[in-house]
Order: sequence, then C-alpha cells, then structure tokens
Amino acid sequence: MTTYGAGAMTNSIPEIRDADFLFVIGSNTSEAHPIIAMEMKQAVRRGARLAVADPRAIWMTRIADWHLQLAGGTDVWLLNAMAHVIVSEGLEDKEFIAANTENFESVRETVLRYPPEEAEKVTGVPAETIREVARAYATTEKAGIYYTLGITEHTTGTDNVYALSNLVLLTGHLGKRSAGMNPLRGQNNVQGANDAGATPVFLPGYQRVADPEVCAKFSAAWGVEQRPEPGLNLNEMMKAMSKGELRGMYLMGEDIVISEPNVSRVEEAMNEMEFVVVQDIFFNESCRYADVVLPAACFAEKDGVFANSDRRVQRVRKAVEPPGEARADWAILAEVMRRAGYPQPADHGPAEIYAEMASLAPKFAGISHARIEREGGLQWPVTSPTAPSTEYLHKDGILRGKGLFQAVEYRPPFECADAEYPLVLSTGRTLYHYNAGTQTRRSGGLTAKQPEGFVEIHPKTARHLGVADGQLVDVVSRRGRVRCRAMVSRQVRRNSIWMPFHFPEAQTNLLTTDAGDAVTGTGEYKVCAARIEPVAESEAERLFPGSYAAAG
Ligand SMILES: Nc1nc2c(c(=O)[nH]1)N[C@H]1C(S)=C(S)[C@@H](COP(=O)(O)OP(=O)(O)OC[C@H]3O[C@@H](n4cnc5c(=O)[nH]c(N)nc54)[C@H](O)[C@@H]3O)O[C@H]1N2
Ligand SMILES: Nc1nc2c(c(=O)[nH]1)N[C@H]1C(S)=C(S)[C@@H](COP(=O)(O)OP(=O)(O)OC[C@H]3O[C@@H](n4cnc5c(=O)[nH]c(N)nc54)[C@H](O)[C@@H]3O)O[C@H]1N2
Ligand SMILES: [Mo]
Repeated sequence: MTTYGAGAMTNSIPEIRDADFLFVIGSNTSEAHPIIAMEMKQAVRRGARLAVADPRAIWMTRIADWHLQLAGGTDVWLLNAMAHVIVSEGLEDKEFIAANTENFESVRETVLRYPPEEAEKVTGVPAETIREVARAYATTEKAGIYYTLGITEHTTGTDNVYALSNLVLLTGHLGKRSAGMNPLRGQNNVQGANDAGATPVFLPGYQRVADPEVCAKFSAAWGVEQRPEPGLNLNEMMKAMSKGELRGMYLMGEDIVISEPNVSRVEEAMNEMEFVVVQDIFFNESCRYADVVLPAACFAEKDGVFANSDRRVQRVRKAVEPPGEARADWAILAEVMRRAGYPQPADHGPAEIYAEMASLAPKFAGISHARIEREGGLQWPVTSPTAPSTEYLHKDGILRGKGLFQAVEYRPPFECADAEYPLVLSTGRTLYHYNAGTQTRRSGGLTAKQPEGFVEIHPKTARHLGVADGQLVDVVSRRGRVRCRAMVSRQVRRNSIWMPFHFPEAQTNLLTTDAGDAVTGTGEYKVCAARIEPVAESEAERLFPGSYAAAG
C-alpha cells in the first residue's frame, strides 16, 4: 500500500503458470496454499526457475533450483544483499527507475552496505547463492515474488515487505503479466473483509478513516456521524484490554484465546471484560469467556460474495439451510443494528448490501451480484458497470503515481536465543488442520491424519538433549510451558524448533511473544527463544496418548 498504492496481490493466480522465475519467500505454499502451489508446479514443469527462501526444508524446496535456508528473522539482510548484487552489477532497470520511482538513491546507499559475504555470516545462505538468485531475478522478464507470514509475522514485518518491494522497483517487474509482488492471503475471504473496511484505518474500498472528506461522504450516506479517528488494531486492542481501557468485545469468526500471541495475557484480560459477544459457527474456545453466543451460518448456508487473494470477487451460494437458530452473519448484524435503534430495510439482502458498498467505493463501483452472475468472478478495481475486470495492477502506471523506494536497516528479532533459552521457536501451519483447529478438528479423517500437536526438532539437537522421536517434551519460553511430542525431523534448521498452532491442548501461543511490528501490530509468531525439557513418560501417558494434555 505504501510503496505502490495498493496492498493486494498485483497479479492473478492463473498468471503464475506462465512465469519464468518464482521467488517464494516465507510461504509454505504446498501446505497453506495448495491450489497456488499447483500453479507453481506447472510453471516449474514448463521450465520456470524457482527459488525458495525459508528456514525450513518445506516441500517446495524439493522442486526448487535454490533453497535459501536463512536463519529466521534475517530476511532484511538477505534481501538487501540481493539488492546489493543488482545495484553493484548494474542489473537494475535504469529507465524504469528514472520514470516511475522516487527515493532510489537512499536505497542504493543503504544496500551497498549489505555485501553478500557479510549476509552469509548473518543469514547462513552462501554468498554465491545470493548472487545467483539476485541475477536470475533481475534478468528474467517474467519474475514474480510470492510471500506470506514468514515475511510479515515479525517485529520487522513491514521492513521485510519494504525490502522485497525495493527488489521489484529496482528491476521494474511491475505492471506486467506473471510478475509483480504477491502477498498470498490467508483465509478464504480475508481480502473481502479488508475490502469491506474490516480494519481500523479504512472505510470500505480502502478509503482512509482519517480523511475528513471520506468521513463526510459516509456520514451523508449512512445518516450517522463518522468521525475521522482510526480505531485500534488487534494488537492495540489486546494492550488496551490488559490496561482495562477496553471493556467490551464482539468477536466474529476469530478464536483469539487460541490465535493471539502470548495468550495467557489475553486470557487474563478476557476474565476482566465486562461484556463479550462471540458470533461463530461453532462453540469455539473463546466462547468460554462469552456473555452471549450468537450462532452464525457457515459458508454453505448463506448467500453473498467472497473476494479471494487475487482481488477476485466471486459469488457464494446457499446450498443448505442453517441448523437450529443460526443465521447469516449479515442478518445477525442487521438485527443488532435494528435493536440498537438504527432501522434497516426489511427487504435488503447480500445483493443490496453490496450495491450500497459499490455506490460508496470507487474500486468496486462496477461490481454487482447481477454482473457476477453474468460474467463470473470480477477482479477489482472495476470502476464502472462497463469497465473491465483488472487482471493485474499498475498496467497503466503505478497506482501511487511513483513507486516509493524505502531504505531499511536490519534489526534482530525481539528475542534471540541465549544460554537459558538456546533454541529459536517458530510456529505455523500443516496441511491437515486449519488455524485454531475449530473447524478441522471436528473432522474424523483429518484428525486421524494428524491427531495431536508436536514440536519438530533437528536430529542433532534431539541427540544432544537425549530426546527420542515421539517422546514427550516440554517446550518452554519466557511466557509459558507446553507439553507435546517431539518429532525428530531434518526439516528444521539446527538449533531451531517448530510447532503448529492448531491444537488447543498444546497451546502454542502460550509460548509466542506479543512484541509487534511497529506499523501493523502483527505479533512475532515466527521467532522467539525457547528450550526443550524431556519428560519422563508415565505408563498412563504411554497407553493413552493425549491424556497428558491436561498437564500441559
Ligand atoms: N492447511 C492450512 N492452510 C492454511 C491455513 C491453515 O491453518 N492450514 N491458514 C491460512 C492462513 S490464515 C494463512 S495467513 C496462510 C499462511 O500461509 P503460510 O504463511 O505459508 O504459513 P506458515 O506455516 O505460517 O508459514 C510460512 C512459512 O514461513 C517460514 N518462515 C518462518 N520464519 C521465517 C523467516 O524468518 N523468514 C522466511 N523467509 N521464512 C520464514 C516457515 O518455515 C513456513 O514455511 O495459510 C492459509 N492456509
Ligand atoms: N502461533 C501462531 N499463531 C497464529 C499464527 C501463526 O502463524 N502462529 N497465524 C495467525 C494468523 S495469520 C491468523 S489468520 C490467525 C487465525 O486465527 P483465528 O481467526 O482466531 O482462527 P480460525 O480457526 O481461522 O478461526 C476462525 C473462527 O471462525 C469461525 N467461522 C468460520 N466460518 C464462519 C462464518 O461464516 N461466520 C462466523 N461468524 N464464524 C465463522 C470458526 O468456527 C472459528 O471459530 O491466527 C494467528 N495466530
Ligand atoms: Mo492468516
């Protein structure tokens, strides 16, 4: 958003198969985005080259030409060193930079202080590999970057994205097919939620709350005063809760007592809340703190639209009736508004709600349920009913006007390994379960595939600690202690351990740090200091795996 003027994927998912170079960084694509990984596999089969930058030897590295197995949290060093190679070998696109960007000189000066040989010492990636990948990226016309949480879930998340964005601006791989800068979205409609203004800084269509003109427009349309004061993001809310400044909460499709970092602080604060509403399709873990639970209908039980990762707004259609008293989320919200004294038209549904949003947000002005029925999914911006869908962004110039180079300096993670906590703990996802596990743990098949939480440990570390594969261990950080089974695996770096966060019995987020990125507030889920303590297994635990959970 800051450097180009839009924060979504610049390119479309179907363009991936035609790319000639793919730089996948901090994305476990084959487990977390299998459909997108399929496009990547097709590109590789066609002859595209693939570089994967990830501390773990994830599946994608098996088909990669290069695996840059960097130490967690050292991406700024790696990316600045790639920029160093590009600038010092004269591989930058000078015409593009002169015509379309600003602030190049400051980045040039900065990255010249990040030579590949020094980068090797910090990141562990051989200098020659950094050179090869930088050259391949710079000299391939259709070169795209794909990133997710390995980049963003750090105290330096925004810096990491700026450093990636600099590579794109240096090489001019923007405003073209099968290139660009592509953050892969997490949940099926997280893009749509952002589009609709479910963020503290934007009203629908990425119009800034802080802009008085924007507020005046929405105030007139809605008949209520919209004040130009941004709200709190999740991280700020948690801090305000701990201080007693936030006393009520309405949770909708979010299981915060599982998914927030340093979660014992969240649980303490939840106990002090005066009023909590949970609107969810299941009785999730956060419901334990709720005064009111409102049962919502799931995706198959309601009409509406989802916007996916590549800005494509698609229809979702009701296939079955919701069970019991469950209602569609929009219908619950409309009823709450009515009872709060803000009348809502009785004959309005998802199509009318979308039409209202389109009338107030220029990016969606040309999108309607009727047009999607006729043409299929539409990718924003679609500025009028006759304007075309937008396959890739910045085709007729960078949306911001000039692309903004942002010089960034390396900062270490909030917590580094030390004598007391000598291991680096990182967390994330597996193919078989989904986030807090609320949905997938109810599936017998998926639970059979992966019944319980675990911690991945490198064989050498395991031998050093005297831990055998499958043995119970305690994972300990400055914030908590979690018991689970060790999975001895070469997938992690030595001195690193890794845990999924899908299992409430082995509550990973008791361990993670809530130190957040200064701009986005996102917690550093990907790096904290930890240690492993082997646990002597009782007979009961050996016979009834899972019964130890209560102790953890
Ligand atoms: N099966 C399944 N699919 C999912 C989800 C799920 O729970 N299960 N969740 C969805 C959601 S909400 C999201 S946001 C996406 C997330 O999708 P991803 O971001 O791909 O998932 P993660 O497992 O969190 O981690 C991403 C990768 O970052 C790497 N990494 C960790 N630290 C660093 C670092 O410092 N630098 C670099 N370069 N890499 C690092 C990890 O080793 C891992 O391979 O997945 C979505 N898809
Ligand atoms: N340690 C660690 N923690 C993490 C992360 C990590 O990588 N490591 N990743 C973070 C990320 S990227 C994310 S996105 C979060 C995810 O964290 P959450 O959003 O808290 O987890 P989900 O399991 O996706 O929760 C979704 C909830 O929505 C409900 N739901 C599903 N469909 C509907 C619907 O149509 N309507 C309503 N009202 N509810 C519905 C489900 O039942 C579930 O309770 O976790 C974060 N936490
Ligand atoms: Mo996510």
